[in-house]
Amino acid sequence: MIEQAARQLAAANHTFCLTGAGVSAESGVPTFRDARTGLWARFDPAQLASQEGFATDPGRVWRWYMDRLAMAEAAIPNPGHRALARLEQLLPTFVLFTQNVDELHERAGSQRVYHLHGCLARFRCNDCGRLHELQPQERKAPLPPRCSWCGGWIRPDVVWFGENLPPAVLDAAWQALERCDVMLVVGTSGEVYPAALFPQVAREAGARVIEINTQATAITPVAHVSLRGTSGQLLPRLWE
Ligand code: BV8
Ligand code: ZN
Repeated sequence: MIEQAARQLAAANHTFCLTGAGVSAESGVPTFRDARTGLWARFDPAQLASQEGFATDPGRVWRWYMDRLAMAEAAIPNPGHRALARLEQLLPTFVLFTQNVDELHERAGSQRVYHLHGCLARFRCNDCGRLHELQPQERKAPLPPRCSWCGGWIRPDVVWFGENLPPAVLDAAWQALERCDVMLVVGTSGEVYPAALFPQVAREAGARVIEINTQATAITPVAHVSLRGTSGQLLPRLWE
């Protein structure tokens, strides 16, 4: 199976790679839905990754994100991240769309990375949208900083539930979906939209869909090949 996937990748004209929290799991960054350790096991996403949650308790949301930022910065790219950076070098039309808000793909050497759900290490005003450089003492504060322009709360530049994805990123995704002939889906449960629709859209446009995941997901029925295992083990074997 892995050999078949490697051959399909090598023969691809345009590869669309979609990653989720599973590719960062081996770096020690908790996934969202892994029942044992997932963030969702201890927190309610509607309460935290949303405007309503932020308005209700900005301090709780801020502390949650500051904890996640510290974990993401302490994490080290794993062999899966590095393999995707290598695949980008080997396959000139390989493009990576990640749902993750950490920077582990970039730190592993990936150059062409689109963040569908934004970036944890970037900050902006929740009201006027101006970007904000975070000061060390603000990371430790119990409440988010206030915008120096309009007084609004500062928040991470991530996409919350109910918020639109960055239009330029979404446009790039639809264009890449139209021309891809192979889609590689790694470490995502396929439960968050619109990213969860991408494999189906690619398959209907004639692409071969290859999934890598430790378990079956909502994407599995759409995949032509679904490889069971960790991204850190399987991705490096895709060009042996
Ligand atoms: C929007 C940033 C327009 C914040 C996140 C239909 C169409 C459009 C929208 C919707 C729709 N239906 C419902 C919606 C609304 C909503 C949605 O999808 N809700 C879900 C819960 C049903 N979508 C939105 O609101 C989106 N906005 O569409 O705007 C709009 C507006 C209003 C109303 C309608 C439409 C915005 C969604 C973005 C939310 N922001 N993150 C933050 O990080 O705090 S989502 C969050 O979940 C992360 O980005 C995360 O990446 C993402 C998805 O989770 P996964 O990455 O898949 O992670 P998960 O833990 O679930 O799974 C990990 C997988 O890895 C597992 O399968 C596991 O088996 C595997 N694994 C584990 N270890 C390994 C491994 N695999 C390999 N190796 C390993 N070692
Ligand atoms: Zn502002």
